[in-house]
Amino acid sequence: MSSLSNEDVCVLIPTLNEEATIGSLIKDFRSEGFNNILVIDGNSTDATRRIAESEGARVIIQSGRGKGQAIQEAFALIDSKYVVMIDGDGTYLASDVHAIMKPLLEGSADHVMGNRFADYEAGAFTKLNHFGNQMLNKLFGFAYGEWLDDILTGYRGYTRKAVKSFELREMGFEIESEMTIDSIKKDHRIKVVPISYLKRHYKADTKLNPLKDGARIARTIYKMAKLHNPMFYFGLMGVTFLLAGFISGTFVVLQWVQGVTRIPLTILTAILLLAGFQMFFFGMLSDLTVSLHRENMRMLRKMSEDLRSGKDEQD
Ligand SMILES: Nc1nc2c(ncn2[C@@H]2O[C@H](COP(=O)(O)OP(=O)(O)OP(=O)(O)O)[C@@H](O)[C@H]2O)c(=O)[nH]1
Ligand SMILES: [Mg+2]
Repeated sequence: MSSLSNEDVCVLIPTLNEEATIGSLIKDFRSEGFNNILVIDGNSTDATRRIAESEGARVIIQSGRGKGQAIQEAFALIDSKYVVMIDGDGTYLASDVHAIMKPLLEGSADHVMGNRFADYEAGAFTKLNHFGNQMLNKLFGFAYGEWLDDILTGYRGYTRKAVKSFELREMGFEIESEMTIDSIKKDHRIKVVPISYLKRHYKADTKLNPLKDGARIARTIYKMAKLHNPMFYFGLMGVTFLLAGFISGTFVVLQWVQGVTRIPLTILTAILLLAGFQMFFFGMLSDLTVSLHRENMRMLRKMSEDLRSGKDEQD
């Protein structure tokens, strides 16, 4: 760390009513040697902003709503070589920042994710949150072919290149999945490192609704797979249609054996089965288009990097 100046790393903390924990979090970062701390606040109604400022952080108020909007706004403002993003709720340790920074400093990663499942305090995850997180990690693995341990972690590190190349749209808690997906799309080198995860402060409430936000996150992962793994996207639809066709078909056959002919249901079964198979063909065709597009994008990225490094050499 000694070769890094404070300006090289910006510690970004999104906050919404985190007065119970924000002060000690900033203090801890400063004692780890990180003084460039940016708090982006979602109009907290408690003392969060005042405490953050008095501990020496730069505080800005986000112009919109939601954690995702806050992160996007902050990313547009930051121009440091590295960015570390961490929740302000005191569930992560400032001392783990070195584990997050290591792959970035070594030049072996563009996006580092802290894995909370490596070491978590009893009660840090509710049963529902633990189950939901694991399900979403699995859904993500099937959709994107990357079996990351903790896609929703709130403790991450990035190079400037990664931050500047992100194209993010999600306004709420879907932002973590979107950043991970965008990194996969852009061929960022992702590294997962173990971190500790603590229980929330007893005075601070979660801003996340496990069922509503969990469903939104699952929808984002599924929706975004259309442009990355269309075979998964259309395949899942295909399986649904085929399953429905199979159920209605079984009923039609059972009735027919008993001497009852169900003509409308037979037609419906045929439509469901045909639509189901059709989805797989859509999937295959889209997969081809997406693969070609990916190759083109890789080539364009490489060309622009070559051009940039050529320009740097001339300068
Ligand atoms: N700026 C800003 N920050 C937010 C907003 N919503 C949540 N945050 C912050 O984002 C961080 C993560 O929010 P949490 O409520 O802890 O969500 P979580 O960590 O995904 O969920 P839990 O597991 O329940 O803690 C915290 O520091 C919040 O204060 C928002 O609308 N704007
Ligand atoms: Mg939290």
